[in-house]
Amino acid sequence: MSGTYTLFGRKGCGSAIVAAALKLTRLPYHYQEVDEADCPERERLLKLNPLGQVPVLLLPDGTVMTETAAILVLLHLRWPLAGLIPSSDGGHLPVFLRWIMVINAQIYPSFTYGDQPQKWLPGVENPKVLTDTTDGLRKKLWLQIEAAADANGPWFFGATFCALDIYIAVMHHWRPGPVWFAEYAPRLEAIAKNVARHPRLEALFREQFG
Ligand SMILES: N[C@@H](CCC(=O)N[C@@H](CS)C(=O)NCC(=O)O)C(=O)O
Repeated sequence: MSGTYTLFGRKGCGSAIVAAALKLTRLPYHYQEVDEADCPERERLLKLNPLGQVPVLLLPDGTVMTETAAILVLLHLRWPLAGLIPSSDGGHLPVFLRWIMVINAQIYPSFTYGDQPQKWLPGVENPKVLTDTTDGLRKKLWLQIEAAADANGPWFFGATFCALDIYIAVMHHWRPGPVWFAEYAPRLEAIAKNVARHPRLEALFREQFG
């Protein structure tokens, strides 16, 4: 499908995952940075996604997409050569589907609730307990993903690159952060470094996390 995509995002956020995926495809896109503070871009974002979350991808035909994993599936279907999702021929696909869902359904929401605990526990004396418990859950999940990753790299599936590597590279910058990953999840830390050195992604990662 021809036409330009518009990605609404915020520096260092999950929009970097979609931006990386777009860079690996040949799909043309325009990036719109959206501040958390009130501004015309935020007004526009809220019209597209009332939750105010990024990423939002506006397709050339005007369709609005939210949900990082759903966006990646679409990009894969439109540009399979980028290899975002493993082929169904080998054994990687079921493993990919499992961990991508764990990241989206368990790890990503742990930030939604843990980042702004007072929003979800109004009137509670110590809402930060929600941050602590969700941070704990997230570490447990990353350790499972670490154990499932190929021990020799360079990617989660050894020689085969896929979108899981992009998720790991972006999210390892988030709590518990790179120092924790280096100590407790060295395979994931190595994947993150390799993605950030990828010739097509290097500039993006420098701009987002440098
Ligand atoms: N389920 C969404 C989660 C998106 C999300 O939580 N994005 C964060 C930035 S990385 C955000 O916009 N948070 C602000 C909020 O939740 O109010 C997805 O998979 O894309």
